[in-house]
Amino acid sequence: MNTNALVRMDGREPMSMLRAPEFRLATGILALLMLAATLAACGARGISDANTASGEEKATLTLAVDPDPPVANQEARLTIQVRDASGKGVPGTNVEVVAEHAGMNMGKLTGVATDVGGGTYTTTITPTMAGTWKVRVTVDVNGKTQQATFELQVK
Ligand SMILES: [Cu+2]
Repeated sequence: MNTNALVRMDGREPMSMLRAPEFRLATGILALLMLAATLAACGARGISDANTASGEEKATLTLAVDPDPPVANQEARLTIQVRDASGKGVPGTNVEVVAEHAGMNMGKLTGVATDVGGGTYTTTITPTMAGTWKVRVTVDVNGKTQQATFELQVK
């Protein structure tokens, strides 16, 4: 005799009520596992691009950090490349950078990156704590505001 089957067949607690929370729990665990896998993948590369723009006019934003990985309480240089849909660098745009420690309310570091020509922009960041930092870059290309969020794994 199967005890699990006996519990489920007990008329006082409908099967659907027993199963629904289990299903939600399993889905939550799956989501957490997928997030963990994504973060691990980012850690290997240091940076993950999540450009939110789409379509033919989409600009490509890339971010490089030096040193890689950045170190807590040490200045790191961020180099941002802005390229148009044809791959050409886009100079002369406003590049806003906002950085914050993921999952923590410890303030935001904000600034405007300096245009050094050819679609390259630089700024510096001094992350005050080790862990995952989210760096949101906002640019205006052809009158369209585009954003990309990168993750930095700070040591
Ligand atoms: Cu923090």
